[in-house]
Amino acid sequence: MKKILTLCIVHKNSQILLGMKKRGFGAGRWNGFGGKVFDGEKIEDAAKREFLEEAGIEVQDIEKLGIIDFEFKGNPEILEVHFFKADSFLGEPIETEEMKPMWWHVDKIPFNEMWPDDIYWMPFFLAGKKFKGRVLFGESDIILEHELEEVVNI
Ligand code: 6U4
Repeated sequence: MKKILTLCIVHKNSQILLGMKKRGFGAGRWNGFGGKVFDGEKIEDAAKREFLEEAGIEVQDIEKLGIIDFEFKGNPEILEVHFFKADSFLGEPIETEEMKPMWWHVDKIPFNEMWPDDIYWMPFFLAGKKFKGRVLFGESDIILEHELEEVVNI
């Protein structure tokens, strides 16, 4: 069983916009913005909608850079997360019920307060390289297995 999720990060002037997730899945971690794709909704449209809902900004041209399947040991559900990059947006990021947005310099990304896989795919993301991968988590979100590769098309 697969569930499709989006994750979008603005990358602008050596900074990225992350949000401290205040509730739900991944709460307490700095994260990109995103969430579930509705039935019949285009994945890209879901990525834009979630950004507006969670940070109050409209991202325009977004580029899909990656897909990673996340699995949790003992759980048949696979989270297929589609990663997007935005380099411009309309409006000003605002804190919402779900996220507290903050800019981070690319040399000071708070990896120890993020999902533990982020340190693996972030270099691809920042370099604008396309990637595909799979991560298997064990208890306490420890990474048991991970594969990540650069791809030509995504
Ligand atoms: P709602 O219904 O909105 O409260 P919630 O449980 O908060 O749902 P949701 O929909 O916001 O979850 O989606 C989770 C977000 O976390 C998506 O943007 C994808 C992202 N995500 C999931 N696993 C991740 C991981 N291992 N590393 C990462 N982001 C991940 O960087």
